[in-house]
Amino acid sequence: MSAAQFLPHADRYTPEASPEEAIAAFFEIMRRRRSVRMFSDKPVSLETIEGLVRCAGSAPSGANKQPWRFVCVQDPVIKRKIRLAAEKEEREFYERRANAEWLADLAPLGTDENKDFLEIAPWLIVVFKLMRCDDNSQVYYLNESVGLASGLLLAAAQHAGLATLTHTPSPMGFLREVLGRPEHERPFLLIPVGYPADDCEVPAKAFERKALDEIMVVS
Ligand code: IYR
Repeated sequence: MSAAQFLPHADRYTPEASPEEAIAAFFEIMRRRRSVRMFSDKPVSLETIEGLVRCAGSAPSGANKQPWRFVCVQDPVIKRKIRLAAEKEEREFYERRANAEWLADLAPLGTDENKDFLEIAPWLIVVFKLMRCDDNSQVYYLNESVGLASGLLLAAAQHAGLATLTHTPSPMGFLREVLGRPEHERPFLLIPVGYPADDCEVPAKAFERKALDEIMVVS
């Protein structure tokens, strides 16, 4: 006997518009997303952040284990600790860890070890992957699952008119310590969320997108 039980898929989302119109409208939103490093300190409500996490948590995951935790930080004291620890790792990265090709690839982005946005953005969402579930059960396709959830979070933020950055200080073990997270949680991504600063600029390279025929194959 199978343990599977099924329910009708009744509460379906059906847009008013045709699929062609619906996706064109969504693309108009998504194509304007940029990774932002110059944030405003304009507040974003907890309700908004909760909505982003709900969207992220709607992602598919291996065996529906939902192996993620989203630690949402607004406390300036904690944000400062994160900034200082991240900048320490980044200094090491830019001065020693990165090889020449990596540094050359980053040059057009104009990034460096200064991460002031970690204190300026009103929220930092630290995405943790769960190496095992809270009940100690196994997880599957962990990176795929948490990556999908993080992507949905970015899309949801863009839909809400909010800017994000996928920041990956490396190594980022310090996030578990600063945030007092348990051993089975591993930092996956650090996502500052907020509004772009009035004078926000983004690297020209961020406007470059591969053409459809470079990324898509129809067969
Ligand atoms: N983590 C560093 C370096 C960095 C690496 C990649 I790959 C980027 O796309 C951007 C930055 C930093 O955040 O500066």
